[in-house]
Amino acid sequence: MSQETKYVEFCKGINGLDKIILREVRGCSAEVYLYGGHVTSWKNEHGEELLFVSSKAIFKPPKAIRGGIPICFPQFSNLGSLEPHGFARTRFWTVDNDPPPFPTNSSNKAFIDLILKHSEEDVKIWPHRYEFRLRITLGPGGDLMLTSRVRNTNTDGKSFTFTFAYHTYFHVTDISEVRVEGLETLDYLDNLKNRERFTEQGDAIVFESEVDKVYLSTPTKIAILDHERKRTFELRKDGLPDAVVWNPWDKKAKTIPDLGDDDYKHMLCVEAACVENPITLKPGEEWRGRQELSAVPSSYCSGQLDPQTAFLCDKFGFA
Ligand code: TA6
Repeated sequence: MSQETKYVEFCKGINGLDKIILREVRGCSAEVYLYGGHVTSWKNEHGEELLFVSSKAIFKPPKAIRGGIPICFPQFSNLGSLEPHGFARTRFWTVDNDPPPFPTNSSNKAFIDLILKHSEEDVKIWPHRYEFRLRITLGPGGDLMLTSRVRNTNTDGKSFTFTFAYHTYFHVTDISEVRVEGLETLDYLDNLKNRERFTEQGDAIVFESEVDKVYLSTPTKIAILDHERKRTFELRKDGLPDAVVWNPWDKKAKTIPDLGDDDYKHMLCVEAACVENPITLKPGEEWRGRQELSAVPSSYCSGQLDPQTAFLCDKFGFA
């Protein structure tokens, strides 16, 4: 990399769609499309891709891009009358050149501010005026942060209510060798059983069939351990109480046209979300929802989300 790291680069991506590349001095990078305000790539300093994007993803409206980090707003899944997961992921966002002040960490240079506002078209299907500001930041250490700020700009005094998710597709080596920690013993709504409510068993979550669950009121930190890769993804979230875990497995994968039949083996969605208790904003009010992702070598020992084990790890330096 030349002396001068190009922290933010504007360019054209697939099908000539506008894309922004964020880079950091150590070589990590991220890519964002204005179409959907959609992160489609996050690479570590070795240039290894950390997000999954389907081999059959369609980069063309009105289809949402299959993979990366789709933004589900103002509706998660089919929890309402709008298209599944709302319309934000299939709209063209613009670059926000004049964002309101942001508690930025000064060392961050690789970031971009995007904005989505109501259109006359969308007001017909969701009769509200809003400003959705999205800051995407690549930290010096390679962490990827997404911060959403949704403001109600209705002039008719009306409140609005929405659900939300960062529908993150993590790239994993072999789904059957992956564990998710931090959701043990929590209640969840099972989308495969009419959203019936159950309680998760005590151990880390492993995968051997289709999973589509909304975990309720989760801890702010969740770990995804890719055993094969000796890599642990850490998801930290704020303002997003729930977490969705999804893998379509083999049969469902075959029914999804823009997903390769075997793609399910290399993807896992763990989504910071607000589903159970929708967010209501009065005019002038603003909501903020943030997720931070990091990928660390798995010296980060399993069970570290369990304070007792973390203590032992620290105390006895378990590798
Ligand atoms: O987040 C999980 C989920 O709601 C699943 O039910 C599944 O439908 C998945 O999202 C993908 O949804 P999409 O609309 O992108 O095909």
